[in-house]
Amino acid sequence: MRGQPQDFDRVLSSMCTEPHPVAREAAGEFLATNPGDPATYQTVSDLEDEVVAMLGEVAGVDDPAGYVASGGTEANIQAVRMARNRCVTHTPNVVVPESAHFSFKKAADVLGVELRVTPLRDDRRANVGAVERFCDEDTVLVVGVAGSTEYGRVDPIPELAAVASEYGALMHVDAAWGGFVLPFSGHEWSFADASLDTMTIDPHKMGQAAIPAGGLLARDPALFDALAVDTPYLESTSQATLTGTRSGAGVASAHAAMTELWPDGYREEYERQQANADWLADALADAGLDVVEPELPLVAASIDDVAFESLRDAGWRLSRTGNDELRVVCMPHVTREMLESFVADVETVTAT
Ligand code: 0PR
Repeated sequence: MRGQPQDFDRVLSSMCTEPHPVAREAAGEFLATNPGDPATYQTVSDLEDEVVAMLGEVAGVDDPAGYVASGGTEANIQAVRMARNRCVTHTPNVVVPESAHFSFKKAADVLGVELRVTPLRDDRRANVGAVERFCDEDTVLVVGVAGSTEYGRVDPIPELAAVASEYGALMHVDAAWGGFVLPFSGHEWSFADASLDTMTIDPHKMGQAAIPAGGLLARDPALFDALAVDTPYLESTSQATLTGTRSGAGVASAHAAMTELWPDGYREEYERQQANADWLADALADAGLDVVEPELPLVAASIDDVAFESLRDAGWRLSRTGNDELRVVCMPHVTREMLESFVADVETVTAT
């Protein structure tokens, strides 16, 4: 008896969600395919090209280069690798805001680059002045976050891109989570608004695809040349991905989800979850919690340890920010009824 793999009824902490039914079905159909060997597995390889083109539409760039990675971590590592490999300095550094995902620490460690972590503004966004102060002639990449992991904040992307260009560095946007809501929220974050070089945008988060489906895009296909290694015994002659054998399930699933949902389905989901987040923020404030106003569908609020543990004991899957606030990510499986029941429990555990 294997048990139920996951019941999403009380999951408020995850940046992943139940795949859309068409995405789940496509994943099953393509389980035994490997886009890492495109000459053999041609159908899934063609689907991957279409996914990249669709991701380009979401991110506002025609005809991007890219591939479906295992997730945001791989995409971010690869973006750092591109920047490092094309530079001449022996002491490269990458400048990130403090809100950057911990995958950049992995990237710096694996790739031997210095990670320069810059302080944020009071509003939890990247501080452009600080980023500029941390840049120098060895800076190969500037990173901005569009939808931060802890607070869902969007950095001033065009301003960061201007700093990157001043130093001859590449500009990378991490929209791993935010990429599928930002087309509808009125933020400046995309290839359309700024001179960005690369982007992480994950179908397996807000894109409602099955895991594993991350996305790495580059405006200029030549950037992938910095990653290509020869593949002598495959029919294709080079490979720019980090992993070799890859899941065709993620690729087919991303294709199915995006075909079904882009753009109207994603817009409706964004509107529903933004309304949920705004409602939750008000309800938690009414319950006496100190709430961080949601900018995207992600709410943080301070809560004491005992109350937090009681909510976990009641079965709520919650996570915490570095400042110990509770963090609720309004993913597509989150309903208003769930949030009402959650708020009722918050009221119980915080009642004195
Ligand atoms: N960039 C950003 C902005 C992210 O939020 C994340 C993941 C990544 C990159 C890395 O993506 P992968 O995890 O796909 O490699 N943020 C979540 C986190 O680390 C991931 C997560 C997802 C955690 C689902 C829990 C969970 O149930 O918190």
